[in-house]
Amino acid sequence: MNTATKLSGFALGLAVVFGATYGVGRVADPVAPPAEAPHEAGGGHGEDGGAGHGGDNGAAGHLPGGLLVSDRGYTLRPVDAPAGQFAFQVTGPDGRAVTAYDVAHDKRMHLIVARRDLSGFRHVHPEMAPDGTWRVDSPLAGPGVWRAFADFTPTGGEALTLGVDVSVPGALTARPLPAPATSTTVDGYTVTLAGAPQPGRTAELTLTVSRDGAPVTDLEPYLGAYGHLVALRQGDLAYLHVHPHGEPGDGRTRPGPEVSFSAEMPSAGAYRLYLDFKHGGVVRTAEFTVVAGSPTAPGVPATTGSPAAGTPAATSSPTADAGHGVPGHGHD
Ligand SMILES: [Cu+2]
Repeated sequence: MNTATKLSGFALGLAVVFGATYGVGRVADPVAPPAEAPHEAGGGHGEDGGAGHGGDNGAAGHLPGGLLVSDRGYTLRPVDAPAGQFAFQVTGPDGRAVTAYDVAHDKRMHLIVARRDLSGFRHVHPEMAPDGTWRVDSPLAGPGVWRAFADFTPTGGEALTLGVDVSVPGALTARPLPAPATSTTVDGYTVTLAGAPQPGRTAELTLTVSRDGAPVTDLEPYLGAYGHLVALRQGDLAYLHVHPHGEPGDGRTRPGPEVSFSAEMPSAGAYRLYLDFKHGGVVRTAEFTVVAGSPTAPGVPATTGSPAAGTPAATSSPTADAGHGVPGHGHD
């Protein structure tokens, strides 16, 4: 299945296919049982990144992960919560809140949020009450329309990523997507990106972490890996979460400075990449804008079709290249 699972050198071999297996028709009938043979859940926390479906991205009837609020009978439902908290349930095919989840990458529930303008990325891990309500200190850092992704595997089911919009009232100044760049900094760490993501086929992305000019060779495991990569597509926030095949302690996977991913984007266009890595006991997120399908991406804007792919001059913020995430923003 994966053409990208081969490990080489000290790179982590990561493979992912961006969704690809959601039945479009099911969204109209969210509580109906699957009418087709089960598919692997794209974009979810499936083992080995949920990869394994090469070639059917973009085919009619298939969607990347995170676009549906309800899929295969499971529905993501935010519920009332006190100020400062975010709470939700996932209801199952029987209409009741799901309470049995499999652990995937150390957690039963991964909650990822980002504003619709792709700023404010957070990846947190809520706690579940016995009634199936998940609660967490709100990761929604300020006004705007947020997309919340619940990435989970119901026991007995398949890995799923459901997404829902959540509005936080208040004045919002939407931020332009930072221009494509091959290097970014976070909390004194420099992360560089090599490789050009491609629509419809696998491409290798290698992220290299350094600090004060020195390669970081002692990355720490975070959720069972030396790096986690989330990609969100500009325009609809289609969701991709990449996980490693190699694991810390497997005798072949080195703790940096390079972490390599194999990713296949579902379409041409702009994406925001978020690399979570842990060092010195702190999880940090390095963010990049990339343009899939750009002739010389990354670093050169696409010529058509993507407002995000504007030239640096078109993105008015002088600080845009630094990313608009909060440095050192938290992870649980
Ligand atoms: Cu997580």
